[in-house]
Amino acid sequence: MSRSAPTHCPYCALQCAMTLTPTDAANPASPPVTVAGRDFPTNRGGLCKKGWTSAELLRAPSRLGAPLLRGADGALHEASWDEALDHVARSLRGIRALHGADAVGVFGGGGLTNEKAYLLGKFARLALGTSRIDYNGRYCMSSAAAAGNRAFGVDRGLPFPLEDLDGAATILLLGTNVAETMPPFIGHLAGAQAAGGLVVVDPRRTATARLTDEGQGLHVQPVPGTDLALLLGLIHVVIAERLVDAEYVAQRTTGFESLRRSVASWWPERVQSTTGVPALTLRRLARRLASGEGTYILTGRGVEQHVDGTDTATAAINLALLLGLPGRPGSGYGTLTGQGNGQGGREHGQKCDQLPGYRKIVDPEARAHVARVWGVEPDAIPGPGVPAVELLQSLGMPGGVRSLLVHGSNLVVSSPNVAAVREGLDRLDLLVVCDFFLSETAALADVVLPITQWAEEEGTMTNLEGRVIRRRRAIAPPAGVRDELWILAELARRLECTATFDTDPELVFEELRLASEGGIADYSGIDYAMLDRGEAAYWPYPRGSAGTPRLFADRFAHPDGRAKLVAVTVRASAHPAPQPGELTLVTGRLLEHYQSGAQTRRVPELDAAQPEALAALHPSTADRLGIADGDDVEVANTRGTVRCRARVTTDIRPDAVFLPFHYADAQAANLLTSDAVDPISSMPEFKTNLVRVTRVARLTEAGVPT
Ligand SMILES: Nc1nc2c(c(=O)[nH]1)N[C@H]1C(S)=C(S)[C@@H](COP(=O)(O)OP(=O)(O)OC[C@H]3O[C@@H](n4cnc5c(=O)[nH]c(N)nc54)[C@H](O)[C@@H]3O)O[C@H]1N2
Ligand SMILES: Nc1nc2c(c(=O)[nH]1)N[C@H]1C(S)=C(S)[C@@H](COP(=O)(O)OP(=O)(O)OC[C@H]3O[C@@H](n4cnc5c(=O)[nH]c(N)nc54)[C@H](O)[C@@H]3O)O[C@H]1N2
Ligand code: SF4
Ligand SMILES: [Mo]
Repeated sequence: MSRSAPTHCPYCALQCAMTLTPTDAANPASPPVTVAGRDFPTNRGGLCKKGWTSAELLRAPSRLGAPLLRGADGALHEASWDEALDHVARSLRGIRALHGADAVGVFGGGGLTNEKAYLLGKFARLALGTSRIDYNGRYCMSSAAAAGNRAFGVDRGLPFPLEDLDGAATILLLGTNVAETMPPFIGHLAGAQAAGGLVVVDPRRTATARLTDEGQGLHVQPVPGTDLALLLGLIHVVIAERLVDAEYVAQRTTGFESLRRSVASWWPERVQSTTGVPALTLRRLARRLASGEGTYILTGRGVEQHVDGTDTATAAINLALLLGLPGRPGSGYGTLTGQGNGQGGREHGQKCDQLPGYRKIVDPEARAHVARVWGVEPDAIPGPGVPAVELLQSLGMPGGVRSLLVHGSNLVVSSPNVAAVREGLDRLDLLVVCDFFLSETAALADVVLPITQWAEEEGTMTNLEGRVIRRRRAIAPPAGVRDELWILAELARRLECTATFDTDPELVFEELRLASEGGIADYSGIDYAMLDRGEAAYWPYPRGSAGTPRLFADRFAHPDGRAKLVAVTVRASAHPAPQPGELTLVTGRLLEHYQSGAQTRRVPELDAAQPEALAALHPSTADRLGIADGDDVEVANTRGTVRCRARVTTDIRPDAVFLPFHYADAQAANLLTSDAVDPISSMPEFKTNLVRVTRVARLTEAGVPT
């Protein structure tokens, strides 16, 4: 194979288009393909550093080349595929016989192709017979998804193509740092930026917030965790100043009266005392948002990853609906999906309450439809399981999960309260991890199964716009690794499951089309041939239709066609204020690293740029705590302690400290995060946790304090 392959980046949901061209394999140390940006409406040829360097992982020295089995000596040893798969199947059968099918759990990922995610959900329900499947999208999109479903009756991150943003006059970015998390995205902000209408709400002065310096943009820097109050205040002003699009609200929504009553007490001065955002700023912002055509409101993890994340996202939607934005040409509301297939990953059945096509697993009609496609009786499909955090809390507990299969998550770094997760993994009878590297989670496994990487496989992904795109194979995989579809099929066979498990991604997609047909996320009109021709395919795409680039033009997805305004309110207990001596820990991302860092910490250039976690502190806070830039510090609470160096910067509020979550071991931010969850979405509280920061003596190499 020497032809170039048009494909997309292995990392985030922007899924930048790239061309991979195989190089001569003469030098085994150099990447087997070159990467070039490819023109596409989302990235317009641009890539970020992670995309440019992505090929370095294809032949990285630390890549796994054979299955690993934990031996009697406690160490991992190379094994043959038959040995490894036989061992897994035998152990699973034993656990199932002793403890029942729900003692086997599956943890999936939003980076899996649609085909893998679909087959994983089918494998769990039919080959394992378990209800215990959930995935890392629970940590990512669940609050936004719950809010979208509640308000619109459907959850598609962006209900419009990204290019629509180009014509915007005003864009409100709530808790998202796209300049670092999706760099080519900022090209689509240029219009609003030039029109003086870029507004960024973030407790940190991020690279995205700095984009507001040009023109007359606005950076709003609220107390972390107070976005709900801020949004209630904006809604209050919109109603009080008669900025509501009354005709739209009357014709296209329900629930206005109770919403109006619910925000009556959130006058701007009260909101100012809660959020720290001046009442004048709030009024100015409300007027700007209502000033005419071309307004978009977008949310990211900063407002969603909270115990009240669903309500906060709901308030953002309420604001958008009052202004008449969703479905109106040139305006809109959306949330920025995160992982490569964060959108498709939540549509085809790896969520504990779902079947393919975004169907509900408790809905008898949905069960009957999927059972027909799978060739089983509806009763053969287990009921709903439990969401990710609850699943992990049950590891090794009485009545809980005793064996876990992990596909696409480094959960011992990225889950909340990771010390407790690690204890849970230690209690398991069997941990099986499919990965291309010995991630921190894989290193704890009893069996590690090495798999193909993006440039070595075919499939589809669904980007942040709900557009289905093709992942294409540019090179052959190393001899010892296998495709995950093959692994699932081989395990299903060994578990004597009679349902079909195809290993050709196109055949799996053909089955997914049928399974999704008639569902909310209907893919039945999409096929590989049209995607290969470059046709734009946005779901819902029923057979015989032309797909749906823009949702909500005429109706919302609830039976009455209207959107629901849902009154939400602030729970005082959601974000307790820091006590004297405490700071609010804010977590998030750096440009150079992806997620748990399992991949990007292995890319020399990225690692060199950001080799360690740095705790960002405001100069006034650092001064008070006697901490100088570069000092060693401990960031601690009752759950754990992170040890790292301090970075003193005015980019953060004095009441907060920031840590990226890309690092492991003693630098894992999730040692400090709480596994309390949002009651509606089961999203954990990643973004605001209380901590204390102290300077500690640096140890010399001999372990002596300096
Ligand atoms: N470089 C890089 N890019 C990525 C990823 C990555 O790991 N690295 N991951 C991908 C994935 S899966 C995702 S989900 C997306 C996430 O993309 P983003 O949502 O942009 O990422 P975060 O950095 O998690 O959070 C965004 C901002 O929220 C702010 N924030 C924290 N607490 C609050 C709060 O209480 N209120 C408000 N208003 N803001 C707050 C943080 O300061 C941060 O700047 O990025 C995707 N792209
Ligand atoms: N404190 C804090 N914690 C967070 C967040 C935060 O903002 N703050 N953000 C959360 C969010 S939004 C997310 S999305 C999660 C993500 O966190 P994780 O779920 O840990 O995501 P990754 O680090 O991408 O881990 C993916 C793993 O699967 C492997 N992998 C990649 N592709 C495949 C594949 O196709 N198949 C298989 N089997 N393996 C594959 C990679 O090598 C890697 O080891 O972290 C969450 N955790
Ligand atoms: S922005 Fe996302 S999709 Fe684009 S190159 Fe960077 S990581 Fe890849
Ligand atoms: Mo995410």
